[in-house]
Amino acid sequence: MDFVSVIMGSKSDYEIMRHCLQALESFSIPYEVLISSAHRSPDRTKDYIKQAESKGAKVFICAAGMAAHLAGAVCAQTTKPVIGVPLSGGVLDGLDALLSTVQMPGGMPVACMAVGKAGALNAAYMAVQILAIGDKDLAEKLLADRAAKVVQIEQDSKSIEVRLPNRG
Ligand code: RP5
Repeated sequence: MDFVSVIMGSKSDYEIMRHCLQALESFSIPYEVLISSAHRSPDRTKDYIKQAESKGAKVFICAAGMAAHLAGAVCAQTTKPVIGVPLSGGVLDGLDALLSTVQMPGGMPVACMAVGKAGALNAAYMAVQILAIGDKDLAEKLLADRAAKVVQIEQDSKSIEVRLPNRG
């Protein structure tokens, strides 16, 4: 079965990454989620990638903070798309994780999202968009989601909107 694999470097990352999992659930995307660290459990991380690929993982989402090498370490083990979510937490407030995740050497791509909650959410959306390339129903769900956002913006605006009359 095709699924998305979500890996985070520490239990402390879960509070943010649950937003990613909720978004995957909203699109009915099967996922695996686990904690494995590039630094603290490198062998577990490497072994898991091979297992996940053989079970049908199509996209990897990797979230980590501080010297965030998880996405890069996973990229080293697979040619499936790897989406990185840099997280804040250290004294550099996520800038450390952002640079560690985004600055991959040529030929070894990690699709780096924003730091924190928006990045966690966008990682799920990016994974869905990748899977939707070959899945018409999923592509329709994405379009419906965009349409719902337009309606939401209009509703939010109405509650505070002030507009002056048109001239003439
Ligand atoms: C990273 O270090 C983890 O992804 C986490 O964001 C950060 C801090 O980890 P803990 O010390 O909270 O376990 O590897």
